[in-house]
Parts: sequence; C-alpha cells; structure tokens
Amino acid sequence: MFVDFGAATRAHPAMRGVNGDGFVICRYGEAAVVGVIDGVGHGQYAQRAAATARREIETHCALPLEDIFRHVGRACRGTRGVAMALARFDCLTSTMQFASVGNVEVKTLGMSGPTRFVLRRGIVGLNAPPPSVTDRPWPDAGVLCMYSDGVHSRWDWPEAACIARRSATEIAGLLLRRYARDDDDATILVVKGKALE
Ligand SMILES: [Mn+2]
Repeated sequence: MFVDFGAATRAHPAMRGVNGDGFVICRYGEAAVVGVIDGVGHGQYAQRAAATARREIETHCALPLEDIFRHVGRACRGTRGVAMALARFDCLTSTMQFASVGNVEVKTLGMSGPTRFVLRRGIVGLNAPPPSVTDRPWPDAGVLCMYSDGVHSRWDWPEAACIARRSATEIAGLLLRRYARDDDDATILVVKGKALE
C-alpha cells in the first residue's frame, strides 16, 4: 500500500473505558477507506451509535462515499446518531476523496493546491444532509489527520523529523496524548504518504 494508516482513541476519562468514538481503517484492493466516528454524547448509547456506523462502513467500504453515508444514516436511525468523516485513498490514481458531516475535523500537511474540505453540519442518522465529497491529488509526502471534537481544534504538527521517524499509529498516539480534552471521548486518525515511510 502506498500509505501508512494509524489511529488512537480513548474514552472520556469518567466513562471507565466505554468509548463513544470509533475509527475504521478498511483496505480493499488497491484502495482504502478510513474514517473517524463520534457517537453523539458519550457513554454506552454513544458507543452503540458509533459501533453501528463502523459496521456499516466496513460492510460497504467499496461503495462511493455518498452511498456509505446513506447506509450509515439508515442504520443509525434507531440510535443517537454520529458525526463522521470518511476518506478514500486510491493507490492506482494517487488521489483521495474526503467527506464529513458533523464535528470531525481534518488537517493536512504537504498537499498542493487548496486543502480546505467542506464540513457539513448535522447528525448522521438524524438530520444530516448528504455530504459534500471533495477530490484531491494525494502527494507521496502528504500527511492527513482526522480527529473528533474530544481533541483540541488548534494544535501544531510535530516537527518533520518526528513525523518521518514514527509510524502513523505512533503519531496518532503522540497527538492524542498531547491534545485530547479531558471532557469527551477523543480519537485521532493519521494517514502518512509513502515518501515519508
Ligand atoms: Mn465528541
């Protein structure tokens, strides 16, 4: 695979390990779909919503992102719903797609051209509009991070040497330790281009 994927997540410190966040890393063929999911609120009902969403993404990961969102929306109707961001990386074309509904944010490093993505408001499973899907070239030296709102929204990347030395999983763990808030579940997913491996 031409990219390295990794993630770190932990529950709200008062929730005894019951995590209402989740993530998915789903490789198939020469592509992968990755995502961060935040079940509304925290505790067991948030966990149930996030687990429902994760199952739907894994089952339908080869479909277009809009269709995955539709499946998750339908499956999560009986739950509290989720905020969710998904990205697809295509190895054959060196491109990526991104779509998000709710408060999962994204940050990139080393990408050429515009790096802003459309984040739609709403809750998947409740009142969400269809996501707006953005297509971008994916550079060999690109780094992308998706994170739930249990992570402070303003933070700085570690220095380049640190990113080069560590795996995506290690970088996600490092960012989570530095920037997770203590009043919510927190999740960070990191994607690292092959030139950095
Ligand atoms: Mn949250």
